[in-house]
Amino acid sequence: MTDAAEYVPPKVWKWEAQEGGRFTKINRPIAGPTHEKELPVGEHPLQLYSLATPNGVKVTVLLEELLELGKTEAEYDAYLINIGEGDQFGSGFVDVNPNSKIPALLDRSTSPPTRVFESGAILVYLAEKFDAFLPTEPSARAECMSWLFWQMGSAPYLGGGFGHFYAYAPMKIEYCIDRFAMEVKRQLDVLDRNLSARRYLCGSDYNIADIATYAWYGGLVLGRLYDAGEFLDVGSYTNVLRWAAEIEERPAVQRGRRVNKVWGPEEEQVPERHSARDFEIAAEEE
Ligand SMILES: N[C@@H](CCC(=O)N[C@@H](CS)C(=O)NCC(=O)O)C(=O)O
Repeated sequence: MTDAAEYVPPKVWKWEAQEGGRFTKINRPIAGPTHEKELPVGEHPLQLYSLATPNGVKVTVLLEELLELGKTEAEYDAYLINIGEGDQFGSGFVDVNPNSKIPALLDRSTSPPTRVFESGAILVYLAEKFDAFLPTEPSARAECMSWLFWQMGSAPYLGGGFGHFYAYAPMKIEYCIDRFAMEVKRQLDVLDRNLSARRYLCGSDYNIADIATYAWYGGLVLGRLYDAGEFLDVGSYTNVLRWAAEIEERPAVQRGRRVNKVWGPEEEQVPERHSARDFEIAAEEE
C-alpha cells in the first residue's frame, strides 16, 4: 500500500474549517437550525421536501407508483430542498426532520399533521397508509422489512463510505477506497445471489424493498453513481443488472426519478412537482 501522510489525532477533536471536500461547507458537528425559514405548503395533503438523490428518489418513485395504481389521495406537492445551499438547516425543515436531511414528509390529512423522516420510515408509512407495495402476510412482510432494513443499513457504506472517498474526498486514500470498495462489492454479491433465484428482492412481487434498493444499487450498476461502474466491475453482477433494468422501465420510476431534480438534461428536470402536468411542462419547455 502507498504511504499516507501521518496524522496523529489530538486529544480532543476540534471543529476547524476543513478544506477541499465537496461537502465541507455544509457539514457541521452540531444539529439544529441555522436560520429561520418557513416551508412552503401546497394544496395536497402530502407535502414532500426533498431532492432527487437516491434517498429522495425512493419516495417520489413510491408516490408515483401509488398514483399509477389509482390511489388519487397520494397526490403530493414536492418542494426542492437544496442541500448544497443549506436549505436542510432552515427552521421549518428542521421541524419536519430534526436530522436535517432529505427526504422529509408532512401528511396534512391527519390532525395534527404527521411528520415522517428517514426514507425507510416514509416508505413504510406511505405503503401502510395506501395498503400497497408492502405485504401484510407476516412472513412475506418480514422478508420485505428485512431487505428494506438491509438497504437502509448498507447504503451508507456505499454513499458515505465508498462514494465519499472514491469521488468526493480532496485526496485519494487507498486504505479507505479499498475498504469501502470491498464492502460495496460484497453487498452487490449479496443482491446478485438473492436475485439469481428471484425476479424481485422478495420473490415474484415488486415492493418497497425493491424501490429503496433500486434507488442506490440500481443506479450504481446502471452506471449513474460516482462514475464507478468500471472500477467496481458492475457488469459482473448480471442478476442485479437484469433486475435494475426491469425496474427502470416502469413509468412511475421514470417519473419519480425526475422529481426535485435540478441537474442533468433540462427536459428531465422537474424541480417542483404539484400535479402530473408538471412532467409534461418540463418536457415541452425543451
Ligand atoms: N438515512 C437517511 C439519509 C438521508 C440523507 O443522507 N440525505 C442526504 C442526501 S441523500 C442529505 O440530505 N444530506 C444533507 C446533509 O447531510 O447535510 C434517509 O434514508 O432518509
